[in-house]
Amino acid sequence: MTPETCILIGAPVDSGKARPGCLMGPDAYRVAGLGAALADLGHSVCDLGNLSPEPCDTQTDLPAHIHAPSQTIGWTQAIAKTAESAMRDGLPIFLGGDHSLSLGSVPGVAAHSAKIGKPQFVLWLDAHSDFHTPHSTSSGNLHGTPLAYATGADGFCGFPQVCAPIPEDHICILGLRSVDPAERDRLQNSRIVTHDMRQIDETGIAKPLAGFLDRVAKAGGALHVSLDVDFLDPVIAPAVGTTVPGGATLREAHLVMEMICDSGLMTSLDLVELNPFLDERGRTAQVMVDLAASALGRRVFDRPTQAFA
Ligand code: 4U7
Ligand code: MN
Ligand code: MN
Ligand code: MN
Repeated sequence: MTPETCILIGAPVDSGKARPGCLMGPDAYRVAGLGAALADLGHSVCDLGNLSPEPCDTQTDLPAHIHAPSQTIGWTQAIAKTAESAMRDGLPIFLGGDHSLSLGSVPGVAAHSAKIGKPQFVLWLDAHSDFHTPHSTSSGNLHGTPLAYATGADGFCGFPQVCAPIPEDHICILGLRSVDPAERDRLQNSRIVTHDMRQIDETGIAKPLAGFLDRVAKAGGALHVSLDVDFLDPVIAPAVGTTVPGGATLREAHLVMEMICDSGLMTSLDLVELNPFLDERGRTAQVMVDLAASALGRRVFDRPTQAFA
């Protein structure tokens, strides 16, 4: 693949849910060798370090059960600004942090794409659809809301205005297997394309993905990929707070990344929801780093053999 300037952006967001630990994610990816893996593939790598949230103490009219709204609004502002500027310089890779990170990354990259006249598409690799609004969520956890926000849904009082909302039919979710009833209604009334695990079992994962990538290519689109650790089966990726059995296998996930690479369409990437406190000897962090490497050109025969320590 053509060498990219990969811009690593640490976003240790931990306010999108109650259980702490995702703040250690960016450093876990660095320790697992993300930068060196991308450099070995011929890319130039620029690590911006870890962002901080912008100060935010605005009182909002969000429902009272929403967890840590001010912190998440502060993170959203900081991440969106950095996302838009990093898109001018290369391919941003957002190191999370929980999935509320994407409240900033998706609108930020989309703002850039709108300015250069490219339609923005989003591939959401996740067990969940993250399509709640602050009014439909019963958990109050904002990591379950970024897709709704990115499409310009109402109800995100106090959050920055989304200036380039993603059209629903520019979003494809792969890997679904846990959708709450309120969210299911919203999803079924939307034009988001979803492929749940049942469908993936029947057709294989390549077919639905190829269809989506084809649409992005025909539209001349920019593609943001958001990889939630819980897309993967918990047997291969235990370090996540919201495990759901029956997820993607290691080969299904690598095939997705290899096809994304071959398409040449990816313009930005989120690596989210890793909770290193729940990991086993760093193996989930390593799987995520290996998947990012596949998306950026590593081939099966290039993979290092891992010796047991
Ligand atoms: B993740 C949930 F209720 N839907 O809203 C919610 F099942 O970023 C889970 O995909 C959200 O991990 C999961 O709290 C958010 C729940
Ligand atoms: Mn998610
Ligand atoms: Mn999830
Ligand atoms: Mn479908």
